[in-house]
Amino acid sequence: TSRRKFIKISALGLGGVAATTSALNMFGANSYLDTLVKENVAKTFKRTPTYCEVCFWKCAAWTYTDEEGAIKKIIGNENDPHCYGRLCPRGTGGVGMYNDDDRLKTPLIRTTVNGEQTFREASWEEALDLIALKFKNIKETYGPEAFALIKHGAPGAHLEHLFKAYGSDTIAEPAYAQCRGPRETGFALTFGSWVGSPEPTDIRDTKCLVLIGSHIGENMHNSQVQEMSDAIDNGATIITVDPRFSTAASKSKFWLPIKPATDIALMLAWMNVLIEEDIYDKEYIAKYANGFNELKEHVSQFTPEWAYGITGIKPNEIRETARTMANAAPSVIIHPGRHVVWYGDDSQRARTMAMLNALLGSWGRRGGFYFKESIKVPKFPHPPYHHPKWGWKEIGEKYPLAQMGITTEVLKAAIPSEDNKYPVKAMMVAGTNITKSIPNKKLLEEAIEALEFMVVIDTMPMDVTGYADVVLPECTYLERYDGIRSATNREPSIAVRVPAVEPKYDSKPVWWMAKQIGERLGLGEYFNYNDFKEVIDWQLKQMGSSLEEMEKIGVKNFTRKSGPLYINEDETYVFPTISGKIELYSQELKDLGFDAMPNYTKHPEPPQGFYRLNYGRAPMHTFSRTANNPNLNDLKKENDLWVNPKVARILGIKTGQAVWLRNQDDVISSFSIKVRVTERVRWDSVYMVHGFGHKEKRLTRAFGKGINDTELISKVAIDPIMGGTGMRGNFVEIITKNPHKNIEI
Ligand code: MGD
Ligand code: SF4
Repeated sequence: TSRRKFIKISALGLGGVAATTSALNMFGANSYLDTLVKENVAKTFKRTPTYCEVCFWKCAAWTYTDEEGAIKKIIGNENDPHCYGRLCPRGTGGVGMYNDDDRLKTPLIRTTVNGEQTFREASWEEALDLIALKFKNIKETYGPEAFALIKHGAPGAHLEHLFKAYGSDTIAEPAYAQCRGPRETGFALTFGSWVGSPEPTDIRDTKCLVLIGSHIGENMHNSQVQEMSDAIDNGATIITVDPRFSTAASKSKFWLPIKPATDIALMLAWMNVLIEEDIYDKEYIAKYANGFNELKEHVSQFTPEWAYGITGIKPNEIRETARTMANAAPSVIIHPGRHVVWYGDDSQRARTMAMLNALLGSWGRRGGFYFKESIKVPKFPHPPYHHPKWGWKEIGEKYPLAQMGITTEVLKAAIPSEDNKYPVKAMMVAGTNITKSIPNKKLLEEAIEALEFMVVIDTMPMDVTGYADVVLPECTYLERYDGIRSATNREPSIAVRVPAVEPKYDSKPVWWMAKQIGERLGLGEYFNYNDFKEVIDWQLKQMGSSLEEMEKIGVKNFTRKSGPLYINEDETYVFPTISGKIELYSQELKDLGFDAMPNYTKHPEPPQGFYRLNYGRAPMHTFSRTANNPNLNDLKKENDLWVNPKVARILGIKTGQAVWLRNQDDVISSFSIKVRVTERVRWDSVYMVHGFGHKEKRLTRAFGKGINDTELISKVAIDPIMGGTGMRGNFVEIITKNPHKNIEI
């Protein structure tokens, strides 16, 4: 058998006791427990500040513990602009991460017993010594660059520090090439600035919010959802472009059920209408934009009639929605979206969105996009990093505008071949379940197989841990200090994470692991502290606060220093682009051999008997990390397959029936999924929530529940500009008989 065969370990523990969560509101602030806590806070509860790690909005919160030290409740911090004092259901359920009995409990080392591979429990000493030895061997044999880090979330920063001290910059995360990367490229090319997170969308003051495949509401980002609901109450018009009738579509004045993969055509036609009807922001464009004449000429051919044949959206609807936007301008937002890796022309689609915003004059305008600001957290002193000979940039050099490591390229670099100039030999994976976050399982398994060594750091025995040589158990965010949260927003703010309880089992924080490995490698000077709280306290003192103060307030807001929130109409704003203006025509793209202005290209359509695999989010889950969380699993245990009634009739399938899926490359889903027959999905697509179908038996609640969409994404359309992996071009057929009968999966 393969050395790196995925280890399936039989379920060890009993399932955790599910907390009562069914009474949770969408936002937890009004629940019974809240009231209980608020009434008793002074007497019995201790509160500790944290910021949430259940998704990456990083809402600041208070963790309440009782006299016995048990966590009772997590509540949003009232002074935090990410949450306005209210957590989303996942944040409230975050305590389930701590309470989950299936958690990783000790370090594990891969071993072979009677010819079978398994894990054995190990002490921290033994596991860390082994890891440090491998770090040394890799450095001596291949150079430090050959040790790659794939990371996501808070643990990433501590490990990035370790890797850079060691001499490797071979670092990537799925939040770039599998998520937001293309939109940052598209907006940076146009306005000179990344969108970033939280998005600087002025939703609370907007008059018109245009969502193009962005399903806010199901995609739960706290303050964004709260602002959208306020905007709706204030009479804002919502325009939703989605082949599926999403929750946002149900709140919209206009729902445009677009044919999948044709959004660029619709947006080109919108630009055509804005310019032909002379309803774009003329003053703003004259003052701030370059290349308007080229754009006018370019879009003159893209009439609503032309777009109708491609998108299925009627010309009068295209005109009416364009006029609605123009009426609301500049208080209008063409939302940049978040998970935007769809069809491989994603940077260009993001650019089309940016250009529409430009024509409407919404960038830097109230109710459009505000100028975000954050505060810089001073770096704790350490010696300079070593300069690696190569790293993520060289690995991704084929993609000229890549701004971060491309996970799939790092994986390719692990597969030996003659023309592989940058061979990756070992990998550390932390805070990301790459079996679900990175498509193309064949590539993933081939890469992992070729590695000499692999470490996984996680809180849970997720699927990815089954591929590791060493698994290290991190304690959850409620049990540790982490870096200071400083995010961009209307006003800068910082938040701290302080442990509310001691780490359970034999788990440890990543900052501690990084320091332990660093010291074993002779890099002690980079970790010149005993406890990470010393680093935080030092940084806070430089910023005029202290850990003592932050323990009392949790969040500190600062006044803006960079200037006004919106463009000052009496002055001429200089955009941070090469020309200082908005680039409607991109010379940079042209020089690189790409289209200077976006064009619509046709993408493959499902063959007979196949349906496009579409996927998205549910408000009570984040990616794959929450499927086993006792509280959140209680709210939604598995995903279901949305099927149009017409398709259900043809195939003779009913709601609740279990089916399997097979994709265009003959990949069959490991598990079955229950059908949900609904008019809300088009006849040419099926839809499911991402993050289910776990194959690891140690996840007692999530194992075998639903389908993992990622395993059916065997084909990706790579964005030639920045390397993002477009994942929406996979097609599946629906199978009603168990294809795995008598086959071990
Ligand atoms: P999760 O699936 O939530 O996110 O993908 P991932 O980064 O893999 O997995 C996070 C992992 O971190 C889990 O194993 C969890 O147990 C672990 N974890 C949680 N908290 C901690 C902690 O405190 N410390 C440590 N060490 N580990 C922790 C997200 C990525 O996936 C993104 S950002 C997007 S937008 C893409 N979405 C997406 C999709 O929608 N569909 C498909 N098919 N693929 C996708 N890939 C991308
Ligand atoms: Fe946590 Fe929800 Fe905020 Fe995300 S949006 S950080 S899950 S409370």
